Amino acid sequence: MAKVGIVMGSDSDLEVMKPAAEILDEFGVAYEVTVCSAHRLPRETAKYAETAIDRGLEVIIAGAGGAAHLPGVIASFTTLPVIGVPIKTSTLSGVDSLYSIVQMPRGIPVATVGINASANAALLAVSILALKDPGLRERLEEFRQRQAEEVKAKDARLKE
Ligand code: RP5
Repeated sequence: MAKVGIVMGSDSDLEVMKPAAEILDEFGVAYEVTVCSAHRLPRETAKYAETAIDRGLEVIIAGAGGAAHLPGVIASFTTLPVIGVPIKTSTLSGVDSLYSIVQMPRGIPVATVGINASANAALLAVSILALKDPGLRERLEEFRQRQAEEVKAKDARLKE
């Protein structure tokens, strides 16, 4: 059963959201992928969020671009943690998306990552799930360790 819902406003967001799926694959976390626009499919978006807990989801990663209200709307219909991914736009470089997602008014938070940073959204989702999954926590610690070793190896090569 999927634990993470990856949702995006358009199939044009798919390329940017793919790294989130890859990270979850790497950690062996089951996920579902959905395209659901807050303005083009408002009722379906509400249903997606309202039924998320019953479907077994524990975290939602929502990516959108422009006037990116999808993560906020989803957060308003569920108490699950929602991680927002601002998608880079051609007109305002994604600053529009970032501001739209990060500046949620008090009461309905969205945990916002950087522009196009869907991999970080997935890592944050893994951290949340690891709170009650020791095996996942161990894999996350190993991931961090490998990352640290890669940086050290690069530093060592520079000094050769
Ligand atoms: C947003 O509008 C989507 O999240 C996407 O980033 C942007 C453009 O969507 P399309 O016009 O490519 O469908 O809703």
